[in-house]
Amino acid sequence: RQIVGELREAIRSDQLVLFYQPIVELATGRIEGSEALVRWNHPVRGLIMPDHFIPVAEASGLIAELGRWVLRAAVEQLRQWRENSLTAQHGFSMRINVSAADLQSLEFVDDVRDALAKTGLPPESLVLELTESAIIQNNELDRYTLASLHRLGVGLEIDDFGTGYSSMGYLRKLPVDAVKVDRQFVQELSKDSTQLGFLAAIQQVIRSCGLQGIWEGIETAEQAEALRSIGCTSGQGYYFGRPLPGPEFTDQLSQQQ
Ligand code: G
Ligand code: G
Ligand code: MN
Ligand code: NA
Repeated sequence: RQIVGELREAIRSDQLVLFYQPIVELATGRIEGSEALVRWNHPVRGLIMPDHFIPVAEASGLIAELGRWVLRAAVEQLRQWRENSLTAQHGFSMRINVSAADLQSLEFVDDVRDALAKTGLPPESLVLELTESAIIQNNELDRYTLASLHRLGVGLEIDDFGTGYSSMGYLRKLPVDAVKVDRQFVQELSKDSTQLGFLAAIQQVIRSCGLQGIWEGIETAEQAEALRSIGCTSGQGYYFGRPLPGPEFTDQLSQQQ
């Protein structure tokens, strides 16, 4: 299809652009990380959201090239923030979304290693967000890739936790460092008063496995306060900030210095 050709051209001619959404420490509101979210700045159609072209990239085999572009752009942005002292040298993480197809590619581990080497970033400052279904595919190659990434020292995070297989057992078995709890859990908070106890239990399981829990989809002060009250430490959502283009996110980082 025509869009495949256009997308290939878009990746090569830098029509893709990364937006960044803050991840904050709930106790203080301080930005402790960012999630990079790709958009396609199409010359005619304007800004296209990833839901419209990631599936095309996955189906056409362009996803590896797209993933490599995202990886390079994200680490370069983080390198610049660090160079300008906009992020703490310790603790701040750049999180990128990794597609299931990336784990199937042996080159992906090399790409990550190269990106870190070129920028001189400590491996733990990069966190790869993987969906449950990608992480739990359970084939030999995926397990090998995950183990290799873990050995490199980059952070591994289960994204959209609670929407897929969600076996609690996986939290202990997989070499992951963090869990991002799907936004549906926070969004159901206001509808049902028993929900908070349920979220507290999820947070406890995550903590007892030694993992960092990040709660996404926080849209109101009440939701943020409720999560704080049950011991959640990290959050993300429109209440704290929408995904912003690099220059605007950079301004936000400057303001908290
Ligand atoms: O704002 P948002 O519309 O950005 O994201 C929609 C979906 O697209 C999310 O599920 C997100 O994980 C996915 N997504 C955003 N950026 C990327 C990316 O760089 N790579 C991959 N594989 N998925 C992405
Ligand atoms: O699947 P993943 O979690 O990577 O997707 C991130 C998506 O969630 C992006 O599309 C982003 O724009 C969206 N998002 C981020 N914060 C919020 C929020 O507070 N509410 C809603 N509804 N969506 C959000
Ligand atoms: Mn994500
Ligand atoms: Na998510």
